[in-house]
Amino acid sequence: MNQRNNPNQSDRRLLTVSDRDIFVTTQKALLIGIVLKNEIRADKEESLKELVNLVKTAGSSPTIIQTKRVEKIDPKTFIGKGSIKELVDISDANDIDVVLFDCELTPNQQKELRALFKCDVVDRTGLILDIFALHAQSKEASLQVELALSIYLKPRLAGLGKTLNQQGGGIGTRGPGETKLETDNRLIDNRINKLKREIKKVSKQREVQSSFRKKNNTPLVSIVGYTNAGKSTMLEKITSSKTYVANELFATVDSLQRELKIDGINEHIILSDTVGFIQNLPTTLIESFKSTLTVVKEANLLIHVVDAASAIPEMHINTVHEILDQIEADVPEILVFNKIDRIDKASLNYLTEKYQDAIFVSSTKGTNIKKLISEITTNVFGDLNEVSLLISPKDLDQLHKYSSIVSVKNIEEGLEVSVEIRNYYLENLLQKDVVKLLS
Ligand SMILES: Nc1nc2c(ncn2[C@@H]2O[C@H](COP(=O)(O)OP(=O)(O)OP(=O)(O)O)[C@@H](O)[C@H]2O)c(=O)[nH]1
Ligand SMILES: [Mg+2]
Repeated sequence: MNQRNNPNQSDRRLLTVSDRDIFVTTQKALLIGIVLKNEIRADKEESLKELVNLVKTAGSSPTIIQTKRVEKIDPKTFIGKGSIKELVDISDANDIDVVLFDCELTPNQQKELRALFKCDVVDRTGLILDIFALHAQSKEASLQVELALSIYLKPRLAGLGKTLNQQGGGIGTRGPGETKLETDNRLIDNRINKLKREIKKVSKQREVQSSFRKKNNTPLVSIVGYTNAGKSTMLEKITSSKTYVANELFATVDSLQRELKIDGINEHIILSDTVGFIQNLPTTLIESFKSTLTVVKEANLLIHVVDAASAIPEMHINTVHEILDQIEADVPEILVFNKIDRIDKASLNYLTEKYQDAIFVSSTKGTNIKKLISEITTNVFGDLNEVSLLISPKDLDQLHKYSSIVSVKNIEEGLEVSVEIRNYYLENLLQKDVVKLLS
């Protein structure tokens, strides 16, 4: 059972990794923010706030928050012995179930820290993987999350074995849905290979859809952006449909597609929602989600949604661009600031001044959504051209579907047709050699 369907989700959650599935009350978490040498404490505040939200989304309660300055990373315990002792005392005194580090720990550091704290120790990567496991709904997303978790857990199993089998195993140790994660080191490689094969099989379906879309010249527009920016809400508003929206990080981990009918144009656009991005998104996740992210790479246009009310929109924009680079998505984008109902005039002026080509909308209130749709249409379909084309008589029906035919004349090589046609369709038909440009 997924946590979303659990009626008592406020204070109980299902552990899927222990021998028996059991309900446990919310874990008490100790959060440790890290400020490295050359880093400024204030800059790390946002990262820590994000960690608090991640912990809440994972179903734990951030009981105590501590920030530690780390001058030199200790290879054994990440932070120095003195600080660790202080934190262990805090953990003991407050009956902490899980300690969360806002950084990436090596498998050995995690093992060492688990022994010192005598409870679960999870890093940022483990936490993000855990939320993906909670939210994966489709078969494809579940397989991809399990693959990422298995790759992450493999070198950590030596230090985890016991915890995984204890009743108290939690964040970072559960698989998607009802899945039991493979915890036997000898079997995990087999499982990883099997998962890869299964993902390949499932993604065949996506390839079929994709080739069908291309055959029909249907444009694909993908909505990308930082987690919680309002991507699903925007998709819902643009297409007047229902999707899963929540004030949670990574509410969407599946990619969902909807049709957008445009007035005055015969054909529709496919709009695709995607998984949200975050700072330091684990590379195993990006790797594992490659097939889901093909909707981003194959898109004709990206709608890059930014939360206008965020304290650090620039960082969010940069993070999204970095991840797009990482997956080698080279697609034009429209920058869209969402949630403008949540900011004051001065902040809106600042953003409009700084991002002059962006569109400013409120998906919940519907402000400027029409403008956004018209911008998408112009960007995708381009201008209306009046051109003269050469075409074989058998393809006339196809041309008719994508243009308004003004006149047809028989000539030696075939038909000479004058049409009014959008750039997008003209380019597609030229590329497929269905038509030749005469003038
Ligand atoms: N005030 C306000 N809230 C919004 C707006 N758009 C979305 N939200 C809220 O922001 C939260 C996140 O919205 P989602 O649509 O789930 O965001 P998302 O980008 O799909 O998030 P993930 O799938 O988790 O990456 C929800 O609580 C929405 O109701 C808006 O224009 N104004
Ligand atoms: Mg979403």
